[in-house]
Amino acid sequence: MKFGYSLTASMIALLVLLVGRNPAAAQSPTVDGQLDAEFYGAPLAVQDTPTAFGNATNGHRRFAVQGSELDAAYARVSDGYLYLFIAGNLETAGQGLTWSVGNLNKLDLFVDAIPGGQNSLRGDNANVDGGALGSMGHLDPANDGLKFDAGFEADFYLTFCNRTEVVPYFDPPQVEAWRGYLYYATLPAGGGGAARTLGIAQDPTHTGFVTTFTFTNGVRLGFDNSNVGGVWGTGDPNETNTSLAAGVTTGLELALPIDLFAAADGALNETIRIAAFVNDANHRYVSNQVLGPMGQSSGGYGNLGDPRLFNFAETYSPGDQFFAVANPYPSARALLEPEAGLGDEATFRWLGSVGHTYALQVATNLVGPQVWSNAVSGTLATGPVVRAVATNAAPVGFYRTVRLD
Ligand SMILES: [Ca+2]
Ligand SMILES: [Ca+2]
Ligand SMILES: [Ca+2]
Ligand SMILES: [Ca+2]
Repeated sequence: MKFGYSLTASMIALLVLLVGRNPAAAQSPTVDGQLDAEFYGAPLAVQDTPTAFGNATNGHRRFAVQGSELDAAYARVSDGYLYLFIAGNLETAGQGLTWSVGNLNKLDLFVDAIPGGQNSLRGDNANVDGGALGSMGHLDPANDGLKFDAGFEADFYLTFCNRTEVVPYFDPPQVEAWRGYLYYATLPAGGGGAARTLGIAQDPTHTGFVTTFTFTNGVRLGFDNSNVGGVWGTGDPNETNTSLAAGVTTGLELALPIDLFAAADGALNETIRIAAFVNDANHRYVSNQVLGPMGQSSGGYGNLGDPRLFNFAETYSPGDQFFAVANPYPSARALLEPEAGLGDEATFRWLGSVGHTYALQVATNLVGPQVWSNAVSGTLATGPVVRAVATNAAPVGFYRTVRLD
């Protein structure tokens, strides 16, 4: 009964928990591009509009020929990650050797996870993926920049695309090798922001396909581009039938450390909202594949066009063009429930930023001058959940974490 813990983000909110209960079992999906239905539960958004960016019918694990669609979105925050599953397929830009040249379509994701942010995209955001945000952002008084639904203020941006490269081989002498690109940027209310390449996915051979790609910052990616179901293409005799969208179980799956979506002080909203759509190679021509969906009626199916002119809050865009996922972590700096060990030993766990070093500190009294001493120092975060084992000799211990670098 000696262990307690405190929330470092706010010394007002102090909790004391007894060690000895069983912590919740770790829950995570296999990040492979195939839906873990039991883990994710019901979709948070389902497509209701046939794709005007082409309906892929070739069914290859990596290469989707001449079509992109977003059929459904699933997400869950667990074990320090935002797990995101976008069911559908994304057109692969081939080189014409094995696969048709095709268009380099891009999946754009905007995340509203902290207070503030950008309801319409500024024109001075970070340079990511060849000026993606500039292509969608404020240009002049007549071109305000992509505008989201009322209340949606984007704080972070992710974009993914896939293409091939011609590489030397034995027989034949050249092959087309698949590549997947994942980029990230912050969208502070005042502009500027920072951009990162989270990773470039490459299969080691052109015949075998990696289940899970592990990137920097603890990010993981799985991709199965083989969907041939879901929504139909516009102009198809079946175009009004979107009943298959909820049945698609393949697509893009991401494990994203929650710290990527936290404010500088670690704060996170209790609900994380995400807007997703397919864009063209230069992020200058948005398709009608949006989640939440556009609700386009039969005969009115069409792409959205120049994002700088588009407004998701207008009457031509009814409903919410975002989906929402509950976030159990009020702060990326908060301690999680400790795991009991032998005697007075326990494993303390907290959410951290991969690659940074932390100290676990303890105080025996929170009244009057607080004296914090290091229980464990120099713990490197190798994943979003950081662990340190400590033994407490005092009757009551209050714990906090401090990032050291
Ligand atoms: Ca999976
Ligand atoms: Ca926000
Ligand atoms: Ca389809
Ligand atoms: Ca709307």
